[in-house]
Amino acid sequence: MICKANKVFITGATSGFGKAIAQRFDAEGWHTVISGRRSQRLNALKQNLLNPCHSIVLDVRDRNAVEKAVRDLPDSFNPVNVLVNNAGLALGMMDADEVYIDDWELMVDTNIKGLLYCTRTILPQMVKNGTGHVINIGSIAGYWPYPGSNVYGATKAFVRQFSLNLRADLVSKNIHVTDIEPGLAETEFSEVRFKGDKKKAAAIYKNVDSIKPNDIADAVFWTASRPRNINVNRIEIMAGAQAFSPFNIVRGLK
Ligand code: NDP
Ligand code: 8X3
Repeated sequence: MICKANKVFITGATSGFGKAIAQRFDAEGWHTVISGRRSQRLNALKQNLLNPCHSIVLDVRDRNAVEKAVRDLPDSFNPVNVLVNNAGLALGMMDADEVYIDDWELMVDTNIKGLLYCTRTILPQMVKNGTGHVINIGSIAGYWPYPGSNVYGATKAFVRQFSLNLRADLVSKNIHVTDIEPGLAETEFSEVRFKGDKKKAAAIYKNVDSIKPNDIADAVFWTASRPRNINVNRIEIMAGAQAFSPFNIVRGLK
């Protein structure tokens, strides 16, 4: 039986933006598919949602698991109207010549390949349904360079360009695509980036009124709820206390 309610599929719903996005769509009466690797967190979130929710323990790096998760979606959560590709991470902030190459691989596998698996797997049901919207969570790091961003920023530059290219492919199939690009936001992001070093993570947010997960959930929901005569290509959101630096000129180099 086809369910008439709007349905959203969110990756990385166990924390930060993803959790806030799930709560926001639920509060607006949408049915949610929430996913992430931490099952306890998924269960806790599910218990607090008001509307039907399907939770999936899912590592987006596992292509077979992504395909199975989509194949096994209950009929009442099919077809998905909106896919929010949110799962992602930064690892480390060292210079490119010092960084752990395993960290680079993990970011590529998650932020790029995981996003590709979810997108490619869910798109056919959207196309079949004649409508749909893919909302990718990019980053200001996909456009603005900074020291230590190296591969993290490059994965988000991929997300930015992939979003535009997706839209070029899918406009005739009535699929909308948006890249939401947040700046400094207080979530578990920095704790993950600094591999559990809470002190280092806290220092990033010290005495700064950073973006909150609900700010991004607002932007995502606003984007998803626009009338179909417009497509929001991209939104860049920085913290009120964040802006650009001057060029770095190193004197005395030969
Ligand atoms: P959090 O660390 O709080 O949340 C990250 C989420 O991604 C978690 O739910 C985590 O779930 C999930 N995730 C990570 N790896 C995987 C994986 N392999 N498979 C499935 N899920 C995974 O950080 P944010 O909420 O800040 O990050 C969300 C997105 O926003 C990311 O793409 C990040 O790059 C982006 N972003 C963050 C900014 C910030 O400053 N916070 C700014 C700009 C963009 P679990 O561990 O349970 O699998
Ligand atoms: C996260 C924002 O500036 O820490 O994508 O890279 S930043």
